[in-house]
Amino acid sequence: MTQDLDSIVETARRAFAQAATPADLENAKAQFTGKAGRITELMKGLAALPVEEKKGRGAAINVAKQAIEAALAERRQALADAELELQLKAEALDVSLPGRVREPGGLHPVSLTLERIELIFASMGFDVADGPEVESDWHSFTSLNNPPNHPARSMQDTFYVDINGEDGIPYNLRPHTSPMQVRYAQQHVRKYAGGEMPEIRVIAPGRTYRVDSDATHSPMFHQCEGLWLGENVSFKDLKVVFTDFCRTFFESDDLALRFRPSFFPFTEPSAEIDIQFQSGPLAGRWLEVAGSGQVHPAVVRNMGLDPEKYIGFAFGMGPDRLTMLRYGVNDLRLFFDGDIRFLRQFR
Ligand code: 2U9
Repeated sequence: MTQDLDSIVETARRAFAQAATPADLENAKAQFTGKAGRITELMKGLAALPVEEKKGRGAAINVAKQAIEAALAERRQALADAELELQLKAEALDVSLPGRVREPGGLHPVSLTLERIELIFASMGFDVADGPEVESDWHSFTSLNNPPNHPARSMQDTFYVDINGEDGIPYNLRPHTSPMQVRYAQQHVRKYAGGEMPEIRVIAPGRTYRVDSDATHSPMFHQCEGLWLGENVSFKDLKVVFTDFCRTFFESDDLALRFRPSFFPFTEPSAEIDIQFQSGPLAGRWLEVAGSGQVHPAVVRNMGLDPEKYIGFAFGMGPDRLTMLRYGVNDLRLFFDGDIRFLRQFR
């Protein structure tokens, strides 16, 4: 190519290299191969040349045109690649992220306590009873020696359910798990009627309901009651069994217990049970953990047994409270918030 054509091709290459967008590139292209472009002008100029120069000049202009078009195509590709690169970066999905690990699950702390209580009493030969949470007034109160107008029945004590049974007795959410023990005992008596009845040795864990709500009371909470009835089950047996249970549950052989005289309509004599740790943050303090006593004769009779023949003890404790003591939790409501940050500590 001649000097002028080389310079045009070089100018075109620089102009294309400076074009930052496809539109700029098209404008630059127009200056060379467009209708009014430099190359187009030269082509038009061919007509004025003498015949013997036309061929050579035309071929040289064509070479220059092809070089410009090659440079144009290269720059178009470069801009397209750059555009694709930008798009790929913007839409990049980092599939190399680690997968979302499903955290291992675990039991609720109160469930752990209920399981522990059941295991310990099962090791002492106690059966585990279950029963309805919506209970008749008879099972919740009357059978347990609560006189008809006893304050324990008052509305603020539990929730009442508007399904008056066919017997016209009101129903409620059980305020304690005693009804399960009454049902268990009635079934046991029926099962062995006329024959030699084995002792009744049962615990009744489960949900109970009270109209209370603060840092140590929740409308739904847990209780576990126990009952050992036979022909000669004494208060001594209660002390041995409950002491053994507490020392095993809290894994402390020197845990002290004391039985403080009290009153419940369904037991006589009755006693509150306190425990005392000899070491740790609660050392030296007496902590109430349960109520207990010898089952009242009227209740023995309501279960279908002769109180002259059958005697034994009963107790009632709060698994929520035992859980708070065992794990150092100071607000009962934490058990019912469902906050995984709290619950995952017990996995
Ligand atoms: C039958 C006969 C007697 C169960 C008992 C208690 C004492 C008691 C509560 C204290 C607060 C449980 O921890 S708590 O929520 N219970 O004090 N309960 S004797 O007596 C019965 C139960 C069933 C047939």
